[in-house]
Amino acid sequence: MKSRDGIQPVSVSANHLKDWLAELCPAAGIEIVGAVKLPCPLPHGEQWMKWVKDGRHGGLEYLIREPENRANPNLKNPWAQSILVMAHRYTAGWPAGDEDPSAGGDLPLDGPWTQRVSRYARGRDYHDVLLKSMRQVIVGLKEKIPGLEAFPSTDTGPYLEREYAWLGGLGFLGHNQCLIHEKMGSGMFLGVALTNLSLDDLPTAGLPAADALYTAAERRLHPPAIAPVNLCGSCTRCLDACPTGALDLIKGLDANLCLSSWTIEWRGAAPEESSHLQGGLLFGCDICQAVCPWNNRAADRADSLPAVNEAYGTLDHYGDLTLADLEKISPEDFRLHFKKTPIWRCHPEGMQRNARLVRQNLEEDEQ
Ligand code: B12
Ligand code: SF4
Ligand code: SF4
Repeated sequence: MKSRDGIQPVSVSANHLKDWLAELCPAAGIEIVGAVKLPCPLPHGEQWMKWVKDGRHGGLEYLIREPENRANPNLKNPWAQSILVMAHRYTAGWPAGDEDPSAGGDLPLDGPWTQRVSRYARGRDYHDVLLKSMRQVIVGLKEKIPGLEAFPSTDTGPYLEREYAWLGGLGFLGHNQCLIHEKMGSGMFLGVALTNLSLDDLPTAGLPAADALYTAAERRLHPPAIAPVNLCGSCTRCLDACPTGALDLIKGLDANLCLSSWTIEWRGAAPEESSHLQGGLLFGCDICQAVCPWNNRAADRADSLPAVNEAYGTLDHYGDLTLADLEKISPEDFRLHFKKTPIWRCHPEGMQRNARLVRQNLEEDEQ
C-alpha cells in the first residue's frame, strides 16, 4: 500500500463539492453523499465502548479489535480531514405485510427459497457493486480537485459507518439500529472514504447535518430546522417483532442473539435451545426493517424514486436450485452459484445447516 504519510490537506467549499457530486453521482449510481469533518467526537462513542465491554458483538472479534481506532480514525490517519459517506439502495422499501419469510412471513417448504434470503443478499455482492460506484465518483472528483486523496471502503474498514452516515445527514438512526432515510427507507448500503478534503460550511464536528451534500430524494418536504436525532417517536414495532429479542432501546443490538449473525457469520450450529426462532429464514433477517413504517412508506412511493440498481435483483441462475439441493450443496455447486454474492460468506456448510434448519422448523410447525 502506498504510504499515506505526507498527504496534505486540500481546501474546497462544500458548495462546489455539491455541484460536482450532482454531476457525477447519477451516472455512477450513488444516491446519497454526505461529509463529516475530522477529527470528530462520536456522539454515540460511549454507547459504542459499552457495547464492546458488554460483549454484545456476538463473537465478531474483528469488531472489537482496537475500539479506540474505530471510534477515532485520526489516530491512525492524522492526515485525514473528512469522511465522505456514500450510499445506494438495494431495495425500494418493504411493503406493509410483506409475506417473504426473510421479512417474517410464512411460505410453504416448496416455495421459492430466494424469498427466505434477506433482500440485501439476493443479487451481486455489494462490496463489488457499491465500491465500483464510489470509485467512479472519486475518479470524477479527482479530475476536478487536484491533490484529492480518498480511500473508499464498505463494511470492511474500521469505521462505524452508520454513525458517520447519520452525522453526514444521510438519515436518522432507528431503534432497529439502521440508518433510515425518510423517503428511501433503510434498504441501502453505506460506504465511507477517508479524504484529505478540508471542507468549509459543514456543521461543527460531532453535530449531525440536516441534509446530505447530494441526494436523489430530499429527506423531508420541509427540511427540519434542527437536525433530527431519531424519528421513531414512541414506535417500538421493530423491538416487538424481533423473534429473538435482540434489540434493546438502551443497549442497542445484541449480535449474540441476532438471526443475521446466526445465519451468516456463525460457523457452528445455531444455539440449540433457540434454533426454532430462526423459523423459515435461510440467510440474513429483514424483520426489524420490514415492520418499520418508514420502509413501508418507502415501498409505497417507490415509483417516484429512481430505480434500484439491477445488480441487486434476484439472480437468474438461482432458479436451478431448490431448498432440498441447498441442504446438501457441494462446495463446487456453492461456488458456481454464490461466488461474488453476499451468500458466499456463509460457506457451503453454513448454507447446508441453514437449509436443514428451515426444513426442520417448518416440519415441526406442521405437526
Ligand atoms: C458487524 C455488522 C453486523 C453484525 C452486528 C450488527 C450491529 N447492529 O452492530 C450483524 C451480523 C448482526 C449485522 C446484521 C445486519 N447488518 Co450489518 N454490519 C456490521 C458492520 C460490519 C459493523 C457494525 C458495527 O460496527 N456494529 C457495532 C454497533 C454498536 O455499531 P452500529 O450498529 O454502527 O451503531 C452505531 C449507531 O447506531 C450508534 N447508535 C445510535 N443509537 C444507539 C443506541 C445504542 C444503545 C447503541 C449501542 C448505539 C447507537 O452508535 C453506534 C456506534 O457509532 C457494519 C458496517 C460498518 N463497518 O459499520 C454492517 C452494517 C451495519 N450492516 C448492514 C446491514 C444491511 C445489516 C442487516 C440489515 C443484514 C441483514 N438483512 O441480515 C442486519 C441488520 C441488523 C441490525 N438490526 O442492526 C448495513 C446497514 C445499512 C443501514 N442502512 O443501516 C451496514 C452499514 C453495512 C453496509 N456497508 O452497508 N451486521
Ligand atoms: S435482524 Fe432479525 S434477529 Fe436481528 S435484530 Fe433485526 S429482527 Fe432481530
Ligand atoms: S420500526 Fe418504529 S421504532 Fe423501529 S426503527 Fe422503525 S420507526 Fe423506529
